[in-house]
Amino acid sequence: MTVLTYGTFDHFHWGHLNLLERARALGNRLVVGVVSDQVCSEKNRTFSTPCEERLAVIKALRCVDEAFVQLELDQKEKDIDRFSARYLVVGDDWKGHPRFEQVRGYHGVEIVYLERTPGISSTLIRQRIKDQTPMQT
Ligand code: C2G
Repeated sequence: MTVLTYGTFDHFHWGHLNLLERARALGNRLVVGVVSDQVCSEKNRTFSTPCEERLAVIKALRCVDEAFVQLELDQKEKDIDRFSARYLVVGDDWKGHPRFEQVRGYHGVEIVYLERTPGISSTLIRQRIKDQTPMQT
């Protein structure tokens, strides 16, 4: 059974890994859409590392079977069909979000919100780097 998930995965961290490993455990194949730089900008999502680097990290993970670049703002139905996904997984910070609820039951897909790992985020990491980096004089 194929599990599909998406993410920006900027400054990859163990909260991301936690999510991906639990997602993988729901089935026997995990496919991950990595959000393109263009789509990040369209969604006003801050990111520091370019998509090709973020994609390379995801592809290298033992728990990931396949990864691709999410080129459109929203392509969930197309991807569910493309990969015959049984589960669409995302952290529960997205719980109830229309972009997920709208595909509930689409071609039999089950939406699974997994508990977000507390205390870590790409934003926090960016802030830590900023705080530790002396201002350029
Ligand atoms: N995540 C988590 N725990 C954290 C941080 C992130 O479980 N401490 C999860 C998020 O809920 C998401 C995944 O890890 O499911 C990737 O996180 P982000 O890269 O921040 O994903 P985001 O930019 O929210 O993109 O359409 C869905 C979006 O594309 C997800």
